[in-house]
Amino acid sequence: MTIYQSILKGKADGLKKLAVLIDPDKVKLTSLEQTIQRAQDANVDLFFIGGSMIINHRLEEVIANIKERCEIPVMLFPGSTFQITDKADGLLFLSLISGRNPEMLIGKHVIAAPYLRNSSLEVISTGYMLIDGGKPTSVSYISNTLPIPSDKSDIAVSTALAGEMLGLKLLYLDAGSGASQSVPLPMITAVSKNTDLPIIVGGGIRKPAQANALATAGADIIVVGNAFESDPELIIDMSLAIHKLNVNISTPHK
Ligand code: 1GP
Repeated sequence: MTIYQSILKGKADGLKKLAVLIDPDKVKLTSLEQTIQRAQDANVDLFFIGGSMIINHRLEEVIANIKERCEIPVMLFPGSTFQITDKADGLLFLSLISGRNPEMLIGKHVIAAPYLRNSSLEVISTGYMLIDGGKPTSVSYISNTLPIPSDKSDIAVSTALAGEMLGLKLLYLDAGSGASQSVPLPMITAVSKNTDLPIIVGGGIRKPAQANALATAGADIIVVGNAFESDPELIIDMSLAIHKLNVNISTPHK
């Protein structure tokens, strides 16, 4: 089964997933080992690897570390075309559909497409929507785009619909790394009621109860980065809070 097929199956079965985001630029190798161990213990569903900056060139080293230690699929979540390697299993081919920067909508994709076609990566086209999380974020600054205002669920729904009609396969609603507020629950509910695509939600998620509420509102995959960088042990409680939503469903959560 491909990664996308397992995401679609998860959505069809009502199973919620947790993705651990690792920024290869920020992570320390000692805490990476602990993070991988906890992710395994907690039955984490996916690793996302990426970030806005490339100061250290450690992408492949981080992926090799994960691959040596576990079988959790590794998806690239690239901040730029420099963050592509076929050492990962797949790639979120992100089009920044909340913005109006043509480079982020299609330009970078044209540069990357021939490489991706010849790589072993599973490429999943993803409508990436930046949502105002209460403070300026690296993504907004680097991409030179404005986020969707957090109280404008109608704009989020219309953007998601357009992405779906254009044939994108996933939606990623992101309040941005370290956001003060995560994506609002009413916005997630509105988007999930109006589209059939699996929905990834991330940005500013620090508490297990918050992750549980976001998944209950309609998020299919919850992404957490910063909170695990400072406390890898939190992976256990975060995973429980999300996966406990799957216990009344007959299929096991993976
Ligand atoms: C950012 O959605 C991710 O793109 C994760 O954000 O680091 O705030 O968890 P955090």
